[in-house]
Amino acid sequence: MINVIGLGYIGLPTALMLASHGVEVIGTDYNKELVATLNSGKTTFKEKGLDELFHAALAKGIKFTTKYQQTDMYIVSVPTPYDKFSKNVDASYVVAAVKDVLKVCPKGATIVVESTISPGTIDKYVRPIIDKDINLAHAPERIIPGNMVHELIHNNRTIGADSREVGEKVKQYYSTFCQEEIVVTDIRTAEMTKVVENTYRAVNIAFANELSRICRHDNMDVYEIIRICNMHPRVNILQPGPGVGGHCISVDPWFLVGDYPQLAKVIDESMKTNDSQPVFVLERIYEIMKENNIVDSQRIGLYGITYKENVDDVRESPTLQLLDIQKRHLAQPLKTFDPFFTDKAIVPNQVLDFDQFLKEVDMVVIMVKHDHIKQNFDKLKGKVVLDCHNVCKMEGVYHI
Ligand code: SAJ
Repeated sequence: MINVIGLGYIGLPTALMLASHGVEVIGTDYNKELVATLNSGKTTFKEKGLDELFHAALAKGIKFTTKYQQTDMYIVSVPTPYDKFSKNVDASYVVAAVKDVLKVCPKGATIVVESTISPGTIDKYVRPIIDKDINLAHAPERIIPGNMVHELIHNNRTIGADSREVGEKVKQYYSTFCQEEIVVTDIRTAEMTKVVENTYRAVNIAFANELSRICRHDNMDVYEIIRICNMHPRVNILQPGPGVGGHCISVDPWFLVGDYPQLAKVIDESMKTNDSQPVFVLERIYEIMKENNIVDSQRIGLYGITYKENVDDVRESPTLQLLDIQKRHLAQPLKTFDPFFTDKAIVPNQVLDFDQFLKEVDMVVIMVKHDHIKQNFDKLKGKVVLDCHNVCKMEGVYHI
């Protein structure tokens, strides 16, 4: 039996995947409400294919509880926030979860940490609290929100362990559902690979964002330039956008900057570039307002609040970053609309109905390329449009 600790964005799909492939699974989370929701037969967030997977796992007998179980295999997938000031990883949730597991687990049990951690976290924070003979492993998750269920099955993965034997044992569990290659390595390497993968993407996006600024400065078409460059067999530049959000690419690379401030220079600059992209968007909005004689900022609407398309996750979202910058200048927040996110407690100035939103604004800034907006481009006719993702092919659309 596996006890999965932490039933969030990663823990829940992982637990469901194991259960639906015949492993006996009990999911534990200290959030009583979350456990009650799952026990009432509902999932806790929207994700393609998650509800079907949930029902398949329920049929195989998965259970959810707030209690830690006595078993020989644990997967810990709790959050690892980072300290915004020091940029260091905050491993306190991982440490607390492992401590709770140690209270109940038998000798010889294996604790697999899935949470993203900076290289050295297990040695620095987890090993020192181990007070009995157990095995540690690290199996960093790699799935992309929006395509999690598919990627759980079809992504290669990495397992770090102290010995081949433990690594192979953990691998057996993951092999029940993962159809691709599972590499077994040591813990430190596994920790580093995860952070490096996200850093690679962050640096590449920063490069694209920097190109967008260079091209804007001299009125060149960044999208056409990237498209042509990417036809070179060894060039693969990502796309510029209004900023980088999510709990991974906008966070993990900071771990390296925090741990190696004198060495991680390219990474540091890249992260700063991505983090300042919402300011660049604000400047573009201001320029376009002037060009179109729009004086009332309340006639500007941001389309999209989530950190990327077709998900309901708003963690570190560029739209929230932009609204936060406005707030710091005591400016009235721009109007917003998002078909996936309607929590007025977090974003007060949002309009919940799309047609109403369009009535209230003269200019629409496409911050997120949800399928919903792609299906509604015709409704943008007559509006000034700033498209931060180059998805709207209408005449006269502005770009970043
Ligand atoms: N973005 C751009 N330009 C692009 C691609 C993305 O500006 O060309 C922006 C997105 O709009 C978004 C942010 O970057 O705001 C991040 O989105 P994403 O789709 O690139 O990645 P995440 O954060 O949803 O998921 C990433 C994935 N990592 C990699 O692709 C290396 C995923 O596989 C990881 O599991 C996940 O981080 C994680 O949990 O670490």
